[in-house]
Amino acid sequence: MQRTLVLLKPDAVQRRLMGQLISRFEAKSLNIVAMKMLQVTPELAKQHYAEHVEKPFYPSLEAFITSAPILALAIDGLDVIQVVRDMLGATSGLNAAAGTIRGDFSGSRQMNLVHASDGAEAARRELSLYFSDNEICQYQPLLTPVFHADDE
Ligand code: 3AN
Repeated sequence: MQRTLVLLKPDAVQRRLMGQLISRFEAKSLNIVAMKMLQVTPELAKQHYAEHVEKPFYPSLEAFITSAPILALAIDGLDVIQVVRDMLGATSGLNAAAGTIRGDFSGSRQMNLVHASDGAEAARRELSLYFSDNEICQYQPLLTPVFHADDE
């Protein structure tokens, strides 16, 4: 079982897509274990996008991610890091395959609606930026036996 960080970005909030996007993760049988709506500050943006801070597109990226609230989610599931990345699709909505979130809802590289951690180390780092340990809910998802076998 893995845990990943998902952000529904300002465009998802402004476009009233939060409910539809959360539904996709629930329908996939993943377990949402924390959610928080917040406004990203420039300081948090620089931490989150540390790998992009020096790039020419960073000022525009920071202006976008701080422009309105986001919804941060911690999500558990089998191979959830890769499963969620696949559900999001390619970075640009212009390239993302139909059936993915970006492929179905986004026609932009910047306004691409969602973020998800791209590996185990990124997931650990990013989860700690948005959630403290005591904000992660511990519960037994009752539908697990109908979602996957014990040995998966
Ligand atoms: P992903 O969210 O698919 O992991 P990243 O982390 O490579 O994508 O990029 C984060 C954000 O940075 C993208 N959503 C996009 O807005 C912006 N970005 C990435 N690469 C470029 C680029 N070459 N030009 C402009 N913006 C970019």
